[in-house]
Amino acid sequence: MEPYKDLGKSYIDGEWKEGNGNRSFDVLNPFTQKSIFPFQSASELDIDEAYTAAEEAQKEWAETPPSQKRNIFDEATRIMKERKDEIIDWITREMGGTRTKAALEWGLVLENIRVASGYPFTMNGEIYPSMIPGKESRMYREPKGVITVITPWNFAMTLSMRSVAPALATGNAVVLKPAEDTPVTGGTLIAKIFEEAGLPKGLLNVVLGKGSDIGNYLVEHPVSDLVSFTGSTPVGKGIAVRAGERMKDVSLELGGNNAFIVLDDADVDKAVDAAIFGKFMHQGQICMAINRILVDKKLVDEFTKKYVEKANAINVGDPKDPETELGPVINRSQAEKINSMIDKAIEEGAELLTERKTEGNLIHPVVLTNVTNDMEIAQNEIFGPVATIISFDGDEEAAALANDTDLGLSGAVHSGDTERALNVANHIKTGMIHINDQPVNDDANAVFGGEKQSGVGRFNGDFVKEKFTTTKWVTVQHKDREY
Ligand code: TXE
Repeated sequence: MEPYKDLGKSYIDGEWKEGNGNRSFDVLNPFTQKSIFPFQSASELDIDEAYTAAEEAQKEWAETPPSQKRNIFDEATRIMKERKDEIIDWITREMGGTRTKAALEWGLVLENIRVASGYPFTMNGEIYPSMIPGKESRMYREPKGVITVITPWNFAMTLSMRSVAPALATGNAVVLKPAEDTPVTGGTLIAKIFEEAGLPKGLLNVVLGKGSDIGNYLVEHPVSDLVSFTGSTPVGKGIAVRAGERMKDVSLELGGNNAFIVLDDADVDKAVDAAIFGKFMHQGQICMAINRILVDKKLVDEFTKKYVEKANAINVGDPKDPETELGPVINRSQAEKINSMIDKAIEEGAELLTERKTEGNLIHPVVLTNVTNDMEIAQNEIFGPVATIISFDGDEEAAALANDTDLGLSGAVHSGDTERALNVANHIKTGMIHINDQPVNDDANAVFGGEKQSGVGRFNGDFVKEKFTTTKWVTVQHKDREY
């Protein structure tokens, strides 16, 4: 089995082509900061070609029997397994993910394909009882048509696949633009897998380029009726406005400011372990990662001491090394942004409990205490390996602090009493929350998405099927009607 080639090209109408745009980019390995390959951005004409191909291919695809669609998904899962090592290598090389993260991501991608493979069989319509005698009243469920998918660099392959697989499975065609940092894992690797699995040409197109160059053109393109976006809140808001002006539907999964709450009856050791994973997994670059650790004042000293010990023991280094637990952040500008957030927090009165060390894009684990919820670091998504500990007094204050943010994506509550934890969880406005676990959870079968400025719409399970399809009410008047 040959490793895939041409991964730095756009994939349009079943052809691998160098983009015709006038900008080129270097994809850098986040750890070595060396170029993996350069790529040329797609031009507006390339993008038009992708949408035309998608529109054309979708017509036949919508008529393709479910089992034929299913066969392609089954083949894609087989290829995912066969190429597991190659995929894991790419996740490490391009995203700086540790081997653990890469294996986790591979598993999530596989589940996305498996769950979506069932959708073709459940594109059911309905028949309604009619108020008018002699009328048959039906509801057809139909694909949306062509779906535009724009994705970020952090869990690039999962976040692309969780839109691409259900979009195709529900009879749509796709134009996908991965993040410029991760064109392979977020885009061309997925196209290669589906190409090898026998997906007809034109159904999945990947256009490479920078969001600020070609993003508006994609979002405004008249062929597509839905933009499925995962990324930052400011970009998501801009997409919502542009789409709204054109009456396009959107699915937006944006930033999080997730609280990890430890109530005074929690098992501290278990909470510490969960908070280490939920904060430092993939260097904290996960929308669901812990942004604030809220600990009841009765436990805060014990929790902090144990947490700092564990944070200091994290193995930092080359993500290729299987022993590494924390690798580099994605690029230099993210490293600078994270470091300036730490500086500002210290300036505002936070206390640094770990040694501060940055080597290239490797930021060693940082734990800050004496953080208050009004500090910049508590109000913004950190997206880096920086834990902030805030203490509270009682369950009511915990929920109030958790809610004191514009975002509402995920969260977690630890307590020895499940009902008590549920009561706190029920007072928090968030799309997802987990009891006695940490906030980083994804399940292709469960509902995923955020409240407040964390997004619009839901991913996964039946929810994505609903979002990626539309309905048509069709009636047949069998008997003459009296008007
Ligand atoms: O995201 P962007 P960035 C947060 C996180 C991070 C910050 C910046 O806090 O530090 O965002 O990351 C494309 N029209 N999250 O700058 O810019 C872009 O090319 C259309 C949280 O990388 O939102 C990429 O494909 N598309 C988040 C995608 O949008 C545009 C994950 C995301 O990039 C565009 C990532 C435009 N005008 C970052 N501008 C999460 N919740 O998981 C950019 N893009």
